[in-house]
Amino acid sequence: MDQRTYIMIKPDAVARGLVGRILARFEDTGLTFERLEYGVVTAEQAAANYAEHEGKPFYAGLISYITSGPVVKMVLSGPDAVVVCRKLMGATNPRDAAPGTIRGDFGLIMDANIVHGSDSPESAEREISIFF
Ligand code: IDP
Ligand code: MG
Repeated sequence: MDQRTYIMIKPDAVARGLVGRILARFEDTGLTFERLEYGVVTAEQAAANYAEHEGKPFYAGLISYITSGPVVKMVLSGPDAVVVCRKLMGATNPRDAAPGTIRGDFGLIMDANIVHGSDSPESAEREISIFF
């Protein structure tokens, strides 16, 4: 089923110069780039995006990390876009992410996760409205 997903290359990955290689992996899926934008996440956007994690021990660090530097925001669309991108990204903890996935290949620590992707079509629409 055609759907949209919100993807964000996080500050650590931008700072490390990984944008081109990560974008190439999303391009390789064949999904359509509806939006692609470089920018800084505001505190308000960060809080809205991560509302589900408010109160958790890592919440403050997550907010300060995602607002710490420029990110690359995108909207991809196509068949099963959400699950296709989640599989490409790999498990949340890079230690558990399989080789060949973005997190498995480029990530080291969960606190500085290098990419965000919506976890459902409903989350995707909510997140897209926050960032675009
Ligand atoms: P996801 O990014 O795979 O959807 P979520 O559970 O939504 O994973 O968590 C959002 C982000 O919060 C993760 O990408 C990661 O950076 C961070 N995070 C999640 N759980 C932990 C944790 O237990 N310790 C530290 N950071 C965490
Ligand atoms: Mg999530």
